[in-house]
Amino acid sequence: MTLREDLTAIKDQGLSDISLTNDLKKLNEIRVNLLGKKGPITSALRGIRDLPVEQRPEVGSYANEIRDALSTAIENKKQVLEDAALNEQLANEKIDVTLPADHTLQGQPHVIQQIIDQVVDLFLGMGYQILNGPEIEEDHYNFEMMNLPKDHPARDMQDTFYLSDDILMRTQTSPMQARTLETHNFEEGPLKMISPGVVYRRDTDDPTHSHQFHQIEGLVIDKNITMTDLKGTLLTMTHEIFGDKFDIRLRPSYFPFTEPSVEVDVTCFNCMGKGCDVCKHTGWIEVLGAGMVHPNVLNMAGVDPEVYGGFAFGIGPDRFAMLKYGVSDIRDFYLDDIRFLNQFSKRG
Ligand code: FA5
Ligand code: MG
Repeated sequence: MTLREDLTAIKDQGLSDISLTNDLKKLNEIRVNLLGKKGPITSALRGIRDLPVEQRPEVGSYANEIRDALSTAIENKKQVLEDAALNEQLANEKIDVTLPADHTLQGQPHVIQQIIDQVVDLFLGMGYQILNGPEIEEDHYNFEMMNLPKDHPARDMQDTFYLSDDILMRTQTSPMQARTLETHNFEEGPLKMISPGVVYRRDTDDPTHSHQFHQIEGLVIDKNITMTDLKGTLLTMTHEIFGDKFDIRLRPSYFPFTEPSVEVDVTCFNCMGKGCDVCKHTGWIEVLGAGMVHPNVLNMAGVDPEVYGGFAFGIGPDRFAMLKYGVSDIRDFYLDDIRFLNQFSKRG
């Protein structure tokens, strides 16, 4: 047999072995046996040096051709076997979608945030803009522009955290009244805004007072706005948050930035107006302050009180949450006890 015939025989045997095997390990053995240093191709190549010089190139290139053909066949077969192994694995690892799932703990808005979102959604639907104001505020906006000049005695009720003589942690969201009155262009239409946020006071913490709490400011300024509009707006909100069975009552009160001023009471959730310990036997619970915007406030912000006027209110959503869910201590909202907060999960 010539060397060329030897090589052809090696190729035929090799290709047949490759096509017959169905096992990756065996395929690797075939590769090592055929193409390795001790394999028949290597030794055939070594035999070339015994051939006459003129035959060497032709047989040499034939040997290379066969080696390439065999290694291509091995690579192809390897791919086929690997694909088959993967498919089998995938078929065996089929996921049972009927198994109960692992629940991961999912967060939710804080109960006070839920109340704020509800109020904001309602007023958005009534065409109000929603505005955010700075929690670190100037004395100028927090007090002076709200008709509370320095040394005004009503400042004491909101005595607060000062960062410097002129900068403080805001005590109310009312400074947003002055800020929006200054910038609103009345030629483009009435001013209707809601501004929720956190406020700070040097209040001693007790069951109904926290040194840090939330307010939602509301302001409507246009021509011919009356106190009836204020009452209708607050009644709509009360029905939305508490339900249609709840009524409101306006009581005369005092704020330097409104005239007339009112405190607004909502039907007691506990006795529905009959009178009980919770409402101190009045049938009502105070939830917010409101009134008709004082002409001085309009004047200072550059709005003519002879032409424009309207109402403002300041809601305490912490107190709303207490009323709505019968929580007797405001401090529970701020302790971050997950067992307490989970009771207000919207997902049930
Ligand atoms: C004000 O802060 C006025 N700026 C409200 C206002 C706005 C009146 C616009 C007129 C026009 P007052 O201090 O009463 O008012 O606070 C308003 C509401 O915030 C209260 O009804 C109560 O719900 C809540 N609130 C007040 N102090 C605290 C406190 N320490 N902790 C929790 N909630 C409080
Ligand atoms: Mg009050």
